[in-house]
Amino acid sequence: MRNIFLLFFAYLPLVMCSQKPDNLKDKFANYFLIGATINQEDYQIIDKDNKVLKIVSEDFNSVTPENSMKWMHSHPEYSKFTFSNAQKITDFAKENDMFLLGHTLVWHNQVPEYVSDIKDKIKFDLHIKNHIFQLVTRFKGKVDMWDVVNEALNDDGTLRETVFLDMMGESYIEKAFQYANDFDPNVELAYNDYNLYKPNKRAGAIRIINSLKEKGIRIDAVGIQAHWDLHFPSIKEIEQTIIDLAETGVDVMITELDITVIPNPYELAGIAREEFKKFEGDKKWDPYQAGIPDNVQKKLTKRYRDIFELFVKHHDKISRVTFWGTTDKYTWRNQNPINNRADYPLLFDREYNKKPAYYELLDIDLSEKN
Ligand code: 9MR
Repeated sequence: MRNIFLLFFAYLPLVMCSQKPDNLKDKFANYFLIGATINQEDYQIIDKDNKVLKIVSEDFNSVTPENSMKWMHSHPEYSKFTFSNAQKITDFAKENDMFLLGHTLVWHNQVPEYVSDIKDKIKFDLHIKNHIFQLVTRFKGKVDMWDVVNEALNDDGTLRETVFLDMMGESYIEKAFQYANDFDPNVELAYNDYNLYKPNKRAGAIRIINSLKEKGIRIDAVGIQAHWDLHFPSIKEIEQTIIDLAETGVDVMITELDITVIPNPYELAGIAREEFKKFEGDKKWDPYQAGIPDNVQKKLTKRYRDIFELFVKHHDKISRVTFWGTTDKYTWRNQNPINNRADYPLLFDREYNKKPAYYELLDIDLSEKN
């Protein structure tokens, strides 16, 4: 009897090793970090929605505050900083031993009005420096990587007209990276953008990375946002994007992955964003209020498999894959660009259940890819 007992324990590690991982972070542990966001706008912070936090801690080993560290939330007035929500997410990340991404230091969106009212160029530069100083030092040793500059490019690869470009010229990008490095030489520094599958925009990102490197300014990683749909970009385009960006020598990350399944009103060329409001409640633009049809669910599941098979193929270049959310209940897609739609871009449904796409990812065969 005793021998049987001993045998059982001797083989236990083997039995355990051959068990299939039942969560995303273990599944891809040898490949890349797997991340999700926590979104203060939907109150998914500590003590507000524990179901989301449970998902994040069970399945993910990296977390991004979806809004809490952005300028309007962290620095709402000229001399006022508010860090309580960002701090809660930081504590949660540390308690769960997760990689924490600071999102984001310099972005034209979600910047309070007062920033555009600073008309003196020297004062403006000092204000940006102080903003970066406050955030970077406040979260020193806790944030593992900062998205230093977010979405600086137009789709044609030129620099986007922003208050930062206007007041500081093109060097605002270098300055932001330099300030972040000066205030925390140990935190990783990233540039993050969307539509990098478009060759001109990608060339713009590569230009930014190379120019920082040539000037001796540290940049460690580039983020491909990945707000994609069921068909675009193609796997080939995504692959080329990963390969081209990796050639610069920095880590490539997939930072904001979600796959929309509902029609995209941008197809209505020439119609201004503000006018999308008139499409609210229009079934043409919001076809799945009653639920996602089976055939669409199948397409989403396959799309996620195809994308992850590609990520696994290029895992030597990819350090992290982060989903922009956890459950379909809270995705920004439901409100953007038309309010109150029902989209299904993530791996957990509105009742917090794992979707077929989730199980499909667990099912990917990694045996030959190790
Ligand atoms: O998901 C975020 C949403 O809750 C905010 O209302 C929105 C404000 O612009 O920002 C969303 O996150 C964006 C991210 O910070 C940068 N890339 C695009 C994301 C989706 O818009």
